[in-house]
Amino acid sequence: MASSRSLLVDCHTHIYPPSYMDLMRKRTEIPRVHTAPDGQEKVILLKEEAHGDGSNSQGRPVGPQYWDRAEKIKFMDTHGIDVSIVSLANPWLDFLTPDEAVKAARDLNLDIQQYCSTYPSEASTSSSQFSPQTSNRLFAFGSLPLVPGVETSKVLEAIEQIKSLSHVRGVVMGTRGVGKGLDDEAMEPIWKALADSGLVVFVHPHYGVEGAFGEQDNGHVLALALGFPFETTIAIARLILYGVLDRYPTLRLLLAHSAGALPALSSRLSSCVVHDPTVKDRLQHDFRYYLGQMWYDAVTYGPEELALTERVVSRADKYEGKDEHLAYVDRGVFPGVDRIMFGTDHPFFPPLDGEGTRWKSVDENLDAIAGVAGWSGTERSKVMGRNAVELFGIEL
Ligand code: 5CU
Repeated sequence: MASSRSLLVDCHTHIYPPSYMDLMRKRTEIPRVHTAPDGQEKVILLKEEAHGDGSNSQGRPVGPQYWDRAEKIKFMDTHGIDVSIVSLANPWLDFLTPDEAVKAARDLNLDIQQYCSTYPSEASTSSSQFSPQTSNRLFAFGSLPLVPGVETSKVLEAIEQIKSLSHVRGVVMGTRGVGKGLDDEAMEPIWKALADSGLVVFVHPHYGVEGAFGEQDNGHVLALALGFPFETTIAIARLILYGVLDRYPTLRLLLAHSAGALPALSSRLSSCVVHDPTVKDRLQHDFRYYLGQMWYDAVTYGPEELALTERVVSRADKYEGKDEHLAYVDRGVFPGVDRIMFGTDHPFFPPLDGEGTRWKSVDENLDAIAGVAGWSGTERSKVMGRNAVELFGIEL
């Protein structure tokens, strides 16, 4: 169906399927879901959410927006989102034993395939005014049993399962790999299988970074705004420094929150690499080259921050030996734009006052795309949806 409106694809949107909620409800330690005295179910994911008065009213409200497909579609319709690529939210399967994680991944992958492939059904009526540009509105990232002690063969089996599921186009993973990070030798066969599979690997934080200091209670602002993106920054810097992208150049990594501070620090990283005897001869390219080999969500909440990601990724061409790179901005060409994709982070960051139907967190990310200096309508429509259609092979 032709439309003058840009197609909008959300590549960063989460769910907790009912079977995952049951796993979390059984737990007494963080991460867990509990019922507060007022009857509201709450999820506690981070230790920062559990301090304070020590009462059992702590945590964030968790409700059908986390598992009910009708709620996801309602949110999509409200914000004009044509397609969502849903992923299990943190902390994935990290708290399970290897056997539990293998079973949970298998079941969750079937659940998420069903969630996507059976929409729209005859029962899915909507009173929405929104006319999506496609009826194929839901795709997914699958889950892998990435926990310490898991047999590699079980992870490879999960990758094979995911490849067989029509609506699952990638995998979501945290930054710990099978326990020791993304620069762990034990991850090598997994990176190889993922690179060979063509699946998109969505790398997302959960743990933050050690060494926080200071006295004041800031809710979980610092954990989410700084800890999360720095965790991604460090994990991906380590992955690059370990040569993963040299060995597996076809690996398709999509980085949450526009890779955190990695774009802003990539030249400093490059300089530190060439001045360090341990690392200076390790990589095949300048550190900055690798930023042009990955993909980024556009969850930055500001046009200047989004422009920074784009300019740094555009510049990566320079390290592929393309001398004309400096002329890009003058010529109004932004090659980095092809690697950036809209995301919402739903159902996280709902409006606190519950008022209004549109979410500020979503509108800020849409405004950021609309506000990047120099981008034409073509660039904006790539970031809003066209890049995702291409990367995930979405059939419209
Ligand atoms: O910012 C985010 O992506 C998130 C997320 O995914 N999970 C969470 O607990 N808070 C924020």
